[in-house]
Amino acid sequence: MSDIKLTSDFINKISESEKIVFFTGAGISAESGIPTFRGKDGIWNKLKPEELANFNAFLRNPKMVWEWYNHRKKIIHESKPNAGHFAIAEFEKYFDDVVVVTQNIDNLHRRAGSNKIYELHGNIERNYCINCRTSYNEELDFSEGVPKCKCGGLIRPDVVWFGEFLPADQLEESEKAAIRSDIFFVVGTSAVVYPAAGLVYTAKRAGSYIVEVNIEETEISSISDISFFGEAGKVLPAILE
Ligand code: BJW
Ligand code: ZN
Repeated sequence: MSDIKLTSDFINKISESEKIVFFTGAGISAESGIPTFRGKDGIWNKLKPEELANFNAFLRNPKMVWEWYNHRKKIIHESKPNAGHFAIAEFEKYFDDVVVVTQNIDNLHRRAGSNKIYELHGNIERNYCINCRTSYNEELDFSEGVPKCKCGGLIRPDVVWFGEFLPADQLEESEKAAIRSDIFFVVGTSAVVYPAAGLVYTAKRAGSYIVEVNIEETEISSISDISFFGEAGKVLPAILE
């Protein structure tokens, strides 16, 4: 059930806006069947993030970490973008400057047709050698255990784990987009992981209008100009109408 009362304030704001940012998290892909990390039904209610999403865990047990990523890759490959991803892509028909800043690694915004996407936490389709950083973007061969580079180094997924820096170019462009935005949508993220979550405050300080879309209250509800509590796949298409 989504409670979407479009206030006149919001309608005025959206009709006079040109630059829109969608900052998205795992919740936007939940309706595509991809589990979220935290919150209701989050996978980290059962698994400890620090045991999987960090580099030391990978060095200690690369096989276990790879099993987790291969499991998720399979779910992602079997999934499709949902009405929320498609609605975001459709905003490009009505606004000239639409930027998607995503924490997700699942490619669903691209598959839905969004054109300008910054990926803050990497992409599950890419891999690289921990030793020489050579990229391996083709299907990896696990028949002889964890795949290794020509140089002998372990190959890892090209995603950002705890304690690692975000890709500097993606973060910088995202910050610029946040600052110039008229409206900054925060969709399906618990907004607890930094520096990504800091973008919401950056946008707010720069005078952007913060619109939250989530099934429950989050860290940033209190600084949002308006919150729509409902599933992204219902709320976002309703806004477009
Ligand atoms: C729906 C819905 C529906 C459900 N419709 N909504 C203070 C300042 C700066 C940094 C730190 C700090 N304190 C600690 C740190 C370090 C750390 C951090 O932020 N920790 C916090 C948890 C406290 N940050 C880092 O380590 C980052 N790097 C860094 O800081 O570098 C500098 C540095 C370098 C060296 C030493 C020290 C510092 C890196 C963070 C990397 C995060 N990586 C992960 C894994 C990526 C790969 C993978 O996917 O496997 O990224 S963790 C995980 O969390 C993943 C996500 O992108 C990220 C955010 O989660 P997200 O997307 O918000 O999902 P959920 O599950 O949390 O929320 C889902 C939401 O959807 C919920 O609200 C639901 O209600 C909602 N929902 N269904 C709408 N249908
Ligand atoms: Zn190598």
